[in-house]
Amino acid sequence: MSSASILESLGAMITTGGVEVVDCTGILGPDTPILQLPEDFAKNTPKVEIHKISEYDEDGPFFAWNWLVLGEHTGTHFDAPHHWITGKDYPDGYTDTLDVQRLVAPVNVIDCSKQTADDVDFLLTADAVKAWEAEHGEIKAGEWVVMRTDWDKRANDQATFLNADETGPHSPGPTPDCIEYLLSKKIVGWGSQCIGTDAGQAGGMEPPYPAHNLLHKENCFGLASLANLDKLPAKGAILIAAPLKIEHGTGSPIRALALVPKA
Ligand code: 23J
Ligand code: MN
Repeated sequence: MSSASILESLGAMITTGGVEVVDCTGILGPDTPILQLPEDFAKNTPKVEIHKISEYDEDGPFFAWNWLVLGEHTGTHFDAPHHWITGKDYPDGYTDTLDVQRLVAPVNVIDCSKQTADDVDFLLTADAVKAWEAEHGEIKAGEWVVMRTDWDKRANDQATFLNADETGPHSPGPTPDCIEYLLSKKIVGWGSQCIGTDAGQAGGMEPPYPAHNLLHKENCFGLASLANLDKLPAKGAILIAAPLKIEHGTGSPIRALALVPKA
């Protein structure tokens, strides 16, 4: 089949509901959880602010609009390669220079929700990914891989979402060997439902923050705070994860959308 006829069929499938568009995005607002870096780093992203310019009033009699205070790495968001020192030299490693062809791709959804319900520090390993592939099929070049933990159910409360105690944040994520294995499969990027792409305790891994360190070293992308992964099949959906074209941006909030076949 030609790509023109496939797209025509897809268009018809979308407009008639045979393909469902699932919103994998959390709410962006003053209550959106914000990453709190350890105290050795002084600065953090401010909370989201939504300031009204007008709403059909003396400042704008027939229009409503707002201006925002918004971090690049806030809410459901994209990590560009330049975000991490290991990816600093890629000319196409910024939000305004990356190749948009890479942003739309099949998504592999690895369901870890049972494990993470019992263990908030659960780590996904390369061996577990290989076992997932034996059951669901191989992860292929150019595809997204996302870790389902149902962590989005905590996103209405920053304390529960970050889940920190005196030993630091506790949330699931990948091991270094997991990310190395996925990179050997030439994935485009890795996504998490937690505050960042790495586990809460990833600062103590070797290398520290392996998802950030290793993905961006290979010019790959990260996705964080993804929502509604429980509504996606293990394979068969297409994920669209497009950052704003921020000038030399290191990341951006996204509206993450998945095209999902109706059962
Ligand atoms: C800055 C420093 C460390 C981390 C992060 C940001 C993120 O998780 C992020 O949002 O990319 S770990
Ligand atoms: Mn980020």
